[in-house]
Amino acid sequence: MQVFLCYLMFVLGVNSLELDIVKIIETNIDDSIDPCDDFYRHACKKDLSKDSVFRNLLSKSYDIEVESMAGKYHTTFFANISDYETLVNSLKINVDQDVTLAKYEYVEKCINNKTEARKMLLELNELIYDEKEGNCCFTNIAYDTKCERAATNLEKGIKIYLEEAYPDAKENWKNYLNYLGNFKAFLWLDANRNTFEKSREIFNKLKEEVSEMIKKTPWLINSNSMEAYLEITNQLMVDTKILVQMNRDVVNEVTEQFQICRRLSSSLTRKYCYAKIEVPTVFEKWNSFNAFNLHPHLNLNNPILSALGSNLPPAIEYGFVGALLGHEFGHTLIKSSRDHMFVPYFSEQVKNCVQNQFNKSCEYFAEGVCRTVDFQFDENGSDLVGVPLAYNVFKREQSCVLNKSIRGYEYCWTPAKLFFYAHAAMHCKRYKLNYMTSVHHSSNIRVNAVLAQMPDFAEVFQCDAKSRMMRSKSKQCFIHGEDAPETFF
Ligand SMILES: *[C@@H]1O[C@H](CO)[C@@H](O)[C@H](O)[C@H]1NC(C)=O
Ligand SMILES: *[C@@H]1O[C@H](CO)[C@@H](O)[C@H](O)[C@H]1NC(C)=O
Ligand SMILES: *[C@@H]1O[C@H](CO)[C@@H](O)[C@H](O)[C@H]1NC(C)=O
Ligand SMILES: *[C@@H]1O[C@H](CO)[C@@H](O)[C@H](O)[C@H]1NC(C)=O
Ligand SMILES: CC(=O)N[C@H]1CO[C@H](CO)[C@@H](O)[C@@H]1O
Ligand SMILES: [Zn+2]
Repeated sequence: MQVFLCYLMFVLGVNSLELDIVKIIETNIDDSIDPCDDFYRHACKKDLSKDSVFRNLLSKSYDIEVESMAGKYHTTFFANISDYETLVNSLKINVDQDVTLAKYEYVEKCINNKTEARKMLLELNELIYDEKEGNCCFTNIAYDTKCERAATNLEKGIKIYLEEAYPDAKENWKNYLNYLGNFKAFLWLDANRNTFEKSREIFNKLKEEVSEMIKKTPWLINSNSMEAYLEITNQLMVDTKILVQMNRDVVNEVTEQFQICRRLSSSLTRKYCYAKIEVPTVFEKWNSFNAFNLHPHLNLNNPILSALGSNLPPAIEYGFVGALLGHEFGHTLIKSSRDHMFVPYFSEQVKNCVQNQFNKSCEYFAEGVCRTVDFQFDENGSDLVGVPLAYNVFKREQSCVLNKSIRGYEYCWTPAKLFFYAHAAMHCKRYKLNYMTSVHHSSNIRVNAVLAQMPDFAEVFQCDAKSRMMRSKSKQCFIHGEDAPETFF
């Protein structure tokens, strides 16, 4: 597609991440494929050096920021994170083996250093009986001067207690590592509130747009569901509530306990002391590149938010973050077959229209097998709701500049074009056979099915009706809005 190329001499002063991202989008492009033939493979060449270079770049620059931020709290919270990691790896509880080792440990101490031996018994008292003074229980074993016999008694004694021990110790500490990771995320977010505010601005615009469409949607009005849809839309929010539950006190407390255990002299008591510490569980890693809908919360994890702090062109913000928010928005609006059903009624016609489009895109663009699964139509639907939604808002916001060329790059970009490339770039994957993930459709199908459905895409790229992208379009789906179909009740 040589028409697409234009060479410009001026390089605008743009911020470096912005420059990188547009350039990365450029390096992903395969010029031998026409955008109207297979947009996904045009925007994401098959032999990329990595799956989504775009995501990697964002994640990497986020990681660097987070680590430098954590550095400031180093001595307090994160100094010994590698100790925790070592701990997690070594924390395999195996009572039989552990008590046997403890037996040898006691024998050795008993023979070589009575003070050490007594210390071990005191620690065991504390671990098992919560007994600090040491006037009972295991310390009595120290009176037996025959070390082998004493150790055998000790072995039997502790085994009874340790058997009902701590099978999840390892999982527990893995959780704690996640917790610490999240704690860093919390610190980052605290220092980067502006990115969050920006996501909220975009979100509010999407929300307004959705509400307006809902009010005009015949199938919602006729099924008496409009009010319910407006209500659930209204409930949605982006907030930092979940993240803010991260708690310094918890981190302090666990760190303190950890230090106490670490000072124990016997490896057995150390190990079981660590295993006994209750550490908080977390359900999400906020440093990962992910977004999700936990109605009424829509969550964008930090690496995604961080893009909003980089002064990216609005086309990228909307094509990337806006479309992601739109997708998560879609999850509330589309009947989910999986968990909660928030919507009282969902149009069968809309559902069939969506699935037909994905089926047809499978036919046209399958790379290897285009696996079909029966469960969960909501992922497909959320894409078809979310991306056009983001584009509509973007189009309105940027109406004056949509077709203006952006200078300073190899390609002749307009904001309108950049939106679609940014969207594809987020989904870029190398060529693999059948790479459908658990719930989402394979990326090439996701992107091409949605773009085929968007009249704006055809217009911006001036796709001929005979082009493959256009032929792969089943009939136009109107999910919400005045054209959304009537159904029979
Ligand atoms: C025994 O161990 C203690 C430390 O627990 C140490 O202070 C003491 O010197 C050791 N005694 C001998 C004889 O090695
Ligand atoms: C999509 O294709 C699958 C399998 O090819 C088929 O079972 C399903 O009925 C199709 N869905 C629609 C809406 O046509
Ligand atoms: C999406 O559409 C395809 C093709 O119709 C279908 O097989 C699949 O079950 C749908 N849902 C998901 C999650 O892929
Ligand atoms: C931008 O270009 C498209 C066609 O590519 C056209 O339909 C649209 O009206 C143009 N918008 C503006 C604001 O010039
Ligand atoms: C804050 C904290 O717990 N720091 C400890 C990290 O580990 C070293 C030994 O490896 C201790 O000396 C620090 O007190
Ligand atoms: Zn989803």
